[in-house]
Amino acid sequence: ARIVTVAAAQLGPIQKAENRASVVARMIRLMEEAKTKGANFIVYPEMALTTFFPRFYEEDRAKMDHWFEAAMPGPDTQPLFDKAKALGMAMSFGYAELTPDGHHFNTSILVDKTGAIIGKYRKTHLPGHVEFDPERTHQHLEKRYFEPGDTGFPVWRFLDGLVGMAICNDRRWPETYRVMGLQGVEMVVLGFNTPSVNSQRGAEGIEDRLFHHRLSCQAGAYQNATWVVAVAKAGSEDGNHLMGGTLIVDPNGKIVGELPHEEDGVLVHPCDLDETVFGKETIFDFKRHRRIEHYKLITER
Ligand code: CDT
Repeated sequence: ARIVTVAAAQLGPIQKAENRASVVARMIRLMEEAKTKGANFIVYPEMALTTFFPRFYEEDRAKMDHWFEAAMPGPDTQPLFDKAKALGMAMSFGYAELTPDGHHFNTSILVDKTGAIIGKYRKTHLPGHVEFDPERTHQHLEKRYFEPGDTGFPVWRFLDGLVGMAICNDRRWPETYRVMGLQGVEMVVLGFNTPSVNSQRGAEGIEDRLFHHRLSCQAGAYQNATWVVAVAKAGSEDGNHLMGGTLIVDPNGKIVGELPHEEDGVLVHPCDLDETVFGKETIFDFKRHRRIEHYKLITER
């Protein structure tokens, strides 16, 4: 067995006025709880350090730069790295990244148990819109503030296995998992901020959204024989509600645990990476069974 004891560390809401230092203190408390429960890898949500700011329209994009991290670790996040190193805890979390040459990405990192950043992923599928949309009940301006990621979907040798990352909307796309699946991924970790109502379809509420979330994560896990760890930022951020649904899916596509609340909390599960082997060697042995001569259209359109 190759056990990774993972902690899916859900964050409750982060209000607009809450600063990074306060959020990092919450993340450290979750890390301590995860350690107590035997975890060696903790996964936090998308944009874990701030409120989900793409809900705010700002004409001048530069005025949003204060939501971005120009350094990682930076002064506010250094304590998180120090704590991870002290506890020997590997981690992954998302943040808004501002590069030295001025690019803006929605980013996640993999940090090993010594505190070294060994992997970086930049969100590929950016949902929402560029301009203010008066037709919507709320704005979702990721396409305004971020560029599509330039990393593709790498996997890394990590914790005795192959680990990859995705971010929120990426989890709804089969290509996300398949590109990692083709590299033998054994655990996909991802964070999300999902409003509990559809801004363009009021009738689609939280139960439908949780259904689509589970459906996507379970299908991705099963069809690629991989663990999927999906972590929410949840609850009401200044009156804007984000659904919970932090969960862990096994390589059979079954949910092995799901948090039943919308607060800060950890869901810990010992994931045996060897459980991916059966699926990868049988029904989803890609080398034997895929018929790529019929898949061309997928990369042409
Ligand atoms: N953060 C993120 O990607 N959220 C989206 C909301 C989609 S509605 C514009 C998601 O897919 O959950």
